[in-house]
Amino acid sequence: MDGPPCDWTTSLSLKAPFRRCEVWLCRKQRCWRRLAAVGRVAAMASGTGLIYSEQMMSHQLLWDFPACSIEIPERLSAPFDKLKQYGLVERCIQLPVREAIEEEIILVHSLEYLKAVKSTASMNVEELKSFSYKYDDVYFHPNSYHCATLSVGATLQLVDAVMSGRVRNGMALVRPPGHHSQKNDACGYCIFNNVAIAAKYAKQRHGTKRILIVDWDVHHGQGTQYIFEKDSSVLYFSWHRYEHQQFWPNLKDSDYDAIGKGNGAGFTINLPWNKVGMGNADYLAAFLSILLPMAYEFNPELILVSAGFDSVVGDPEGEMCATPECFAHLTQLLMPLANGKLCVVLEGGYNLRSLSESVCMTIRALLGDPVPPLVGQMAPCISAVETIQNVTAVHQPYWKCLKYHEGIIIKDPRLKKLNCCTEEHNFESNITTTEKEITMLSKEKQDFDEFMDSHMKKVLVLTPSVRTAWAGDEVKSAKLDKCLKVEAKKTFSSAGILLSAGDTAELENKIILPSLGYIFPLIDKIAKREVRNGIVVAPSLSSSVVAAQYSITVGLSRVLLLVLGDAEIPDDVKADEKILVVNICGKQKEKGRNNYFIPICWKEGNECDGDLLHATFELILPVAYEHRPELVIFALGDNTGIQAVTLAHLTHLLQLLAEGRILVMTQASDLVATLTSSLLGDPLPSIRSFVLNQENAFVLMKLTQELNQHWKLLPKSVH
Ligand code: Q9C
Ligand code: ZN
Repeated sequence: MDGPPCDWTTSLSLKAPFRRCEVWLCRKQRCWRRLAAVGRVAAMASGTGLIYSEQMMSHQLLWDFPACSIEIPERLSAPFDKLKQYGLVERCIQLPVREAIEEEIILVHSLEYLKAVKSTASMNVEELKSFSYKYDDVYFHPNSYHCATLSVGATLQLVDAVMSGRVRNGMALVRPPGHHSQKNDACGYCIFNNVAIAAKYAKQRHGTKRILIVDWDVHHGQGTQYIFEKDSSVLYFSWHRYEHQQFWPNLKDSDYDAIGKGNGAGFTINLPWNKVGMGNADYLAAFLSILLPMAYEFNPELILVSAGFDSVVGDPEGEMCATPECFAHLTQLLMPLANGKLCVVLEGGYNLRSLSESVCMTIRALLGDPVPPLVGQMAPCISAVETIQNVTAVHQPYWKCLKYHEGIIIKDPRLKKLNCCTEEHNFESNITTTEKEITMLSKEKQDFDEFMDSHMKKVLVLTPSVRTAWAGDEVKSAKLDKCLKVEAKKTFSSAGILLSAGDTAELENKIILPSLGYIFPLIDKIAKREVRNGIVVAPSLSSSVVAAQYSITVGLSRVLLLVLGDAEIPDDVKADEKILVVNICGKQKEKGRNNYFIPICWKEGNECDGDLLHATFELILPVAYEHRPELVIFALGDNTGIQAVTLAHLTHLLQLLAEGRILVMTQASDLVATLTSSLLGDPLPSIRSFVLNQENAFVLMKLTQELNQHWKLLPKSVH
């Protein structure tokens, strides 16, 4: 060990929340190994925390009150039982609940309100009734106060565990929910605002400077919005059923033009759904075109999710169409941010089956399991596109990432006539379970359960026992010790046929040929699901083209080939609809462009990291989701000019496709450690600067406009 030793013994005696800081101090002083040896501090936060206690089931409705009848105790036990059934509980680190103390509750609420809620513990039913009716759609029980303090306390336990590095991420199953609750008011089944208190607590206790709150509950978390509307350190995002203010809580404040006030202007993002029946494509489009670019630009240190699952198909309140696996995607899309520090906290969700399956999907994503492909047509409906465009327009003055977009606000009265957005889909689909069918099925409970049974059977994917494999010449990287080494094959007969289209001169002088001896066996293993993903150092970008062709011959139906660098793409590959090629290149290579060969030609010499992220959300992921590849090949040239950390983020995001089946081929061997880390699912360092080059942004904008006739998930404008 070199460097001066630090006083690590004292640091370990400190309370949990402070230990993290000591870790960094010690790391600087190079006492790393010594700390790891005591087994008290992990080099990298790992593991998923889970908080659950049946104590929170004792809050329940004691009289006939239809508006509140769906908020039942089983909302807590049903998802937990499902987690047990899938064997997910034992894969999590269970954390104990605790009661929040008064000082914590008054971080958000008035002392007066706290005392009033506390007084309900000794009320009789008549008193509870009249107390409840002072508020909008909320009920109290003698145990409600206790449950509400546990609900806050559980959330704070999760924040402590994540901020101290005890776990990387986690979920708190809590009741009562929180996001409608305000400084002086209970509202919409919510008593204390769990997530808002957690945000204030993280700022105070852990010094967290920027917090992102993602509210994917189907209702607007107006309570959270009001608490942070003047605060630029908390970015609040909520999508919600709105129907032009016809849906509860019927507030003007929930519309897209409520963007925050004073210093907080631009830090409240409201995405109102004006139709029911929004599905996977609508949710995904909202994340890709609005939330993720803004979140990357904001660069949070912690993410709190107000995780309501009333936005899932089958929910009586939401009447939306998104399927449970959509929530695995949303979760995995957030995981590269904030070093993976993601706290998911239950809010609504009233169809016990949908709620439970969605909670399991979210936990799987937190654990790093491969996410199932999304079902349904990957085309957002007109109403969703309209909303997304309006949100973009009002936020453009505040966010660089939205600068190069259509900035016109749409108010088309025709759009209000249609009742269900699914009727607006006119596209051919090869998927049998259409969103329309799902909506119909959700009407009858038994039919719905049958639908859900068969749907879950269809989407549950196998997790290969090996996560990452590598092949090829020895590369020095400790990261590869955690990966399986795949041995090279000496000869293979199919290569000659495959390569007919490739650059034969290059092949014959044996640049590519030897590398195929280890690339092909790796693809075989990924195709057979023996390993999830792989990495190789490849001598030439042309070998990635051959790899894509080879994948098709071994039975994969569709491949995404993403090439960073100037590669020679043969004409028959450009024309092949099974191989979607996206080539980010410096030289002008527009020739032969079509829907399945998309060159993005950037000006050389620019700082392109921001542009690459921008392109990922605007173009690469939208077209890739729609293509539904069964394998992603990500090929990196020698000198891409992109920082390793950005490439690691891209590698993470590409794992949302093809059930995580990705082959990374890099010419630069110094990238191996970083890329392997991302393939292994390690938490990623954050990207600090989000610089967009105007010329490159225009190239992208022009390209998406030309391609959005074919690729329906691409950003477009409604006129
Ligand atoms: N048809 C949460 O999801 N209105 N709260 C109910 C019943 C209140 C929802 C009307 C809905 C509150 C956390
Ligand atoms: Zn809700």
